[in-house]
Amino acid sequence: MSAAVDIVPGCRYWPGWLDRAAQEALAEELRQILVEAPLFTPLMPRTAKPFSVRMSNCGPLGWVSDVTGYRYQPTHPETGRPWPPFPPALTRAWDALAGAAPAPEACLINWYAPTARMGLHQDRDEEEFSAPVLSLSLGDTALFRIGGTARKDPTRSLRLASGDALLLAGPARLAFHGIDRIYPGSSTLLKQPGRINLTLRRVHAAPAGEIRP
Ligand code: MD3
Ligand code: FE
Repeated sequence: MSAAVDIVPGCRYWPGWLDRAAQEALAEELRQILVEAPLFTPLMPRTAKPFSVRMSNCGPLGWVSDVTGYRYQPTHPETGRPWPPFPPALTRAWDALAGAAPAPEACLINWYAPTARMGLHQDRDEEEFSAPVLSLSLGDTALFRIGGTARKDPTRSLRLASGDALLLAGPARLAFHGIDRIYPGSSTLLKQPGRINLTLRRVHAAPAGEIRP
């Protein structure tokens, strides 16, 4: 484990949190998860414009987006099957980095082909904003941007490389953020150019008694 760096208040960064062997093991588990729960192309609500990022999920709940809106649901939008369980490495990362937060309920898997982007947005589809979001990156490096809670607030950019962990808590939990570009060929981890980002999330408020010491 590497030392943490504070990027903006509530945004904590651990470069190289997963070593190469841990990255390879997690990438292999994700290949199996994506056989069970194939990547789908989310659509923007109302306009039906496709996202350039493709997605899947693991854990009890998954984030989906279609013409009717954004939501969390327990099943894959195309297969109708439950999402595969969290691989233990993700639960361990949450336990190590997310402090006393209650157990995660969803892990969104984002797949970035070399030209994929994610525009500045807030993550507001959860009912619980007091829990942090934990991000793990695998594969090619991405240029990540984070600002404040207003879209017009100034932003900072950070390169997220394979194995890096980022925790968004407190004031950073509702910060605007996005991915401006991928640097294809910057990592040899995956079998093709591109990037995987995993975000572990709490969706619902924890029932009384579930908040851990
Ligand atoms: C800041 N993902 O899935 S990870 C997303 O790299 C998302 O795929 C990006 O934005 C990616 O919603 C960025 C870092 C991240 C994740 C969640 C956040 C930053 C965040 C939630 C709130 C504030
Ligand atoms: Fe986000």
